[in-house]
Amino acid sequence: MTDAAQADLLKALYDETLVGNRPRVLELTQQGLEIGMSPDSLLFEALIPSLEEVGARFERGDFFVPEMLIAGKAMSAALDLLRPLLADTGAETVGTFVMGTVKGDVHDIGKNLVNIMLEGAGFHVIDLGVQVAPEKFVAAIEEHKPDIVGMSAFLTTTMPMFKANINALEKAGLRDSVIVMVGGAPVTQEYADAVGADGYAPDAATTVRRAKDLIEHRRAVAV
Ligand code: B1M
Repeated sequence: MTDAAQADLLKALYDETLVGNRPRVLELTQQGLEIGMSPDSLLFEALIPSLEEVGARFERGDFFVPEMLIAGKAMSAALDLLRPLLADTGAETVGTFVMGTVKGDVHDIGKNLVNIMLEGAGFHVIDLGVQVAPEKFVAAIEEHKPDIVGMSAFLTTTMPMFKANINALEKAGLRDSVIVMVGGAPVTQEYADAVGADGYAPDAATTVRRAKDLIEHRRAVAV
């Protein structure tokens, strides 16, 4: 297939995600894969930029929650299709990662993408879902004894839950036994430092690199 035809497909995928046309988004994603386009290009050159535009339109008041919701559902469906291709590397387990979106926050697309990339890099990921309360993080850490607990927040109003979760870990005597990583659209390195997290990453690929470095560092210190 020509470059022009691939560009047309990416443009169509971007446009159909923007209007939340789930069946068409699935069809185009499938079509892209069938003609040999990489999952990365479908993700980073169409699906993610389209959701960014959805957010920009929401901010301007051109889109409302329902539009955001259907675009999110279309993107999630495409992500389900891409998941096995992004995750299936056959890599050895490099560590265990408990992951959740904080209490009060229902956004999960970014978290799910991080999970897919972590699984692809060989992490065993335990996904606690969305709206995860501090007690649930504590219980999951007690049960699974992960190397890392990851917390996502996508709203400025839910970011303070990082601190609440870290306080709960301290209270349960678990803070020193687990690496805490935080992330999500409004989160910054400064904010992560301020709440006392061990690591922050702006996107899924960086999360994988950062997670591996943090585990390596902790294991080296423990020896
Ligand atoms: Co909402 N929403 N939303 N939303 N939504 C945002 C986040 C917003 C930025 C839109 C905007 O105004 N531009 C805005 C937040 C503003 C703010 O707080 N600063 C917003 C708002 C205001 C809201 C509501 C309050 C709207 C309302 O009801 N009035 C409401 C809140 C509901 C709640 O949670 N209590 C709401 C609801 C929703 C929907 C349910 C409709 C839907 C969510 C669907 C879903 O997730 N299943 C939705 C959507 C789709 C969006 C936007 C358009 C897209 C989010 C997304 O999936 N992006 C979003 C606008 C935007 O982000 N530009 C928006 C794609 C995703 C791949 O990127 O999420 O950045 P991202 O994930 C990245 C990184 O953050 C990072 O890696 C990911 C992959 O590369 N990362 C980590 C994530 N977790 C990490 C963890 C790590 C490390 C990195 O370590 C552990």
